[in-house]
Amino acid sequence: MVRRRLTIDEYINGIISGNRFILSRAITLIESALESDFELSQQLLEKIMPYTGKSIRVGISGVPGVGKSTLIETFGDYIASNNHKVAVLAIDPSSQKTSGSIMGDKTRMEKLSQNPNAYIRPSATGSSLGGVARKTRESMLLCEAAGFDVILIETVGVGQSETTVRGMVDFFLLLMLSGAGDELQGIKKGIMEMADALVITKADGDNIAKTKAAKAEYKNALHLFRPEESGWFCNVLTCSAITNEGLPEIWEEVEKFQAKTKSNGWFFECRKRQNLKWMHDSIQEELIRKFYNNPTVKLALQTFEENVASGKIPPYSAGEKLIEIYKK
Ligand SMILES: Nc1nc2c(ncn2[C@@H]2O[C@H](COP(=O)(O)OP(=O)(O)OP(=O)(O)O)[C@@H](O)[C@H]2O)c(=O)[nH]1
Ligand SMILES: [Mg+2]
Repeated sequence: MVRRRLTIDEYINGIISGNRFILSRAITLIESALESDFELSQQLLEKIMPYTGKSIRVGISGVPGVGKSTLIETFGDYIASNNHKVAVLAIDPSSQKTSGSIMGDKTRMEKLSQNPNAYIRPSATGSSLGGVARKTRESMLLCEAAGFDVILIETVGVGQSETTVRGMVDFFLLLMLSGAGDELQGIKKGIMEMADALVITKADGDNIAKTKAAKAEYKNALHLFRPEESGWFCNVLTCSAITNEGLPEIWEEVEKFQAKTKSNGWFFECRKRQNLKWMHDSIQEELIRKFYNNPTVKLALQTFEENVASGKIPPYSAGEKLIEIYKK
């Protein structure tokens, strides 16, 4: 059965009244590749802007298997049970090919998905990380307009996706494993400099002693770093998503960060810079999308690719000529 297309007003009224069914329909609209859906989704976003921004946006990253999803389940449940409405989103680079591990998580986050104050949405799929990121950013705005005041975004700790998530959240939580010898890796990767808190996971059972040692090592390492523009100092915590040990302390850290950076103004400055970057990213993405969707370019592209591949014409001038075709 073909679902009736909702009107803009139905979307807006549904979202701002917290209707999850309509929120999910709106996120599906944003994720759609259809040109007509794209136009409607942009109109919708413009209209809901006055209802957005009133949340704390927390990015959660770390190497595969570090315990991101398990922590999000228990941490999300803890926050949602303390007078907050929590939305869980994800950026999963593998979603381009395999629709990602995070799909599986929704089924595993049984407890959190039962919590009436929680909403979980698997990662969007897309042909580029930038594309996935745009959809997640826009879904974040919809969740805020629907009244969710805490947004948790999971991303796997590899490659570009970490930096992408860092660029769209207020607080960046980096999960680390103890004794896995990645204390130095974290430093080398420069990822630790982006973190607002380091959390060593799986601090339970025989692992407790190792997590304590790793905590001391990370604290030492962090002293090497320059103070942040935000005036915030990255702390090192431990937690267990099995015993729930350390969860209230992580939330306290997020609340302290909010209080500090809202009073010194960094919170708003950071959002302003992120919005500007978001605008420039969107311009690039939109120009590329329009260029490759242009029918005349589509017609000419194959010939140019063959000529470049066979070395008949230099790649740069091929690109230039295609842009001329696009501009006509
Ligand atoms: N002992 C213990 N095991 C944990 C804890 N958190 C997660 N695990 C286990 O670690 C494994 C990986 O957990 P996930 O939450 O799927 O890890 P992830 O970081 O989301 O993994 P990807 O999404 O694949 O990148 C699972 O077998 C969990 O049961 C914890 O606090 N203590
Ligand atoms: Mg996961």
